[in-house]
Amino acid sequence: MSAAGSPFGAWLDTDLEVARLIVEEFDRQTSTLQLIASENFTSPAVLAATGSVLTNKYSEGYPGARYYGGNRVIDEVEDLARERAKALFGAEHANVQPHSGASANLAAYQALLEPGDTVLAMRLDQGGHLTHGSPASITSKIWRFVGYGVTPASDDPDAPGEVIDFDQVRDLAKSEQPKLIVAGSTAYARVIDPEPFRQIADEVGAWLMFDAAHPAGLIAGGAHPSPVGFADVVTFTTHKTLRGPRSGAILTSVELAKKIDSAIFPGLQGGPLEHVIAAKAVAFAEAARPEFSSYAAAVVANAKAFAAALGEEGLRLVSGGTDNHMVLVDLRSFDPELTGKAAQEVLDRSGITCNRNTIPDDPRSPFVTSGLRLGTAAETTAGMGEAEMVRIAELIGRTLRGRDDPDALAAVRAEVAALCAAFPPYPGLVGST
Ligand code: DSN
Repeated sequence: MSAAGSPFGAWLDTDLEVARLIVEEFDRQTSTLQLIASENFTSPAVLAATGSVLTNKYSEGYPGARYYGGNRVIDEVEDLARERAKALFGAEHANVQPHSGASANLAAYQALLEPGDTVLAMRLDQGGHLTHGSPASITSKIWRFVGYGVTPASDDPDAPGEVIDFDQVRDLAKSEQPKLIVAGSTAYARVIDPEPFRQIADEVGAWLMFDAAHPAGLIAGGAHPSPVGFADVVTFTTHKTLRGPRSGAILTSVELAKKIDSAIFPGLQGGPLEHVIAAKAVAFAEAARPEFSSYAAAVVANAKAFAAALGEEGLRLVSGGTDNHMVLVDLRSFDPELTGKAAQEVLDRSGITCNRNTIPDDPRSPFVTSGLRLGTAAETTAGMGEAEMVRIAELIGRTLRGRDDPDALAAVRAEVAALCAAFPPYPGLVGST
């Protein structure tokens, strides 16, 4: 193995153990299909900023008000990231310090609520996120969460159901009088319209938070409606459809800016990760370019083609299809005995990386599940289009049907490798080969 031509620079020869693992992971990411809906391939510029000397600097506080000296340059970096985030989403205020989506959500709760206050959010088993009040999350220990879900599935192809049940949201809002309503999800394949959430929040005098972790890039690219202007606080991660570094951010009004900022620092975090903030600035600028709108549209078109082709393979999709970058597959339609865990593991053997996921009213545990979640954001970045999505659906069907046949799996694995080789996410960068 050599540092020459590697994406990681000359240091590779100084720590062969770590270098070997990074190159191995580069090989894995580029020779297998990345279909985890919350992942993407960042640009080389984002990688470079993340690996920069900015990681050396302590900068607790905010631009112009730091607790350490030597922050002249860092202040410019963070200001640039904040201004770019505001411009990209049309927001009055941006906080770019959250280390993750979970930190961003916790900060929003801390800014808007007192311990014990009631929050109305999507249940984890219906598509919500852990930080939307799952019993396993600290959020449910500090605040009182009430969960809404999706409408029942239906056999009517024109109205397949499993979409957010706004009647339930309104009824629960009226009966429970939450101080905050949370819109947003982690496993939901449809557009989340912020407007009805705003109306319901206004009817009961609640704050509205929109967790845009998954659709942030689709919103930035104009493929999905923006919650800015509807929600009091918008939280998001920067590494999913937005294609930035692994991190989080918050958008809000000038009125709530101080509360949100104080909730992040000193409320929840210490020193910000300014190398990641620089990488976020890079990603915000990339997402403001016209080609990013084309990318967002392609992600959705690819997901729709993928959904239709998975249907042809005999796989039922939760809600009957998709409007965004992901599909949720109900494996019970294919084989009642096939669990999400078993399907994920056999797809891994074929080089198809995805994650098992609960589906609405799943009879199995979150560790086993009856569903799979698959996303198109990463392979669209690599340049794949609708024809490749149809091909991948066919490879998934072959894998699931041939799950007990090592030869069938080996054949799919070879085809996956050839497909990945034709769509390198980092052209010009080589791993171990
Ligand atoms: N774990 C993320 C996802 O996969 O959607 C959410 O935090």
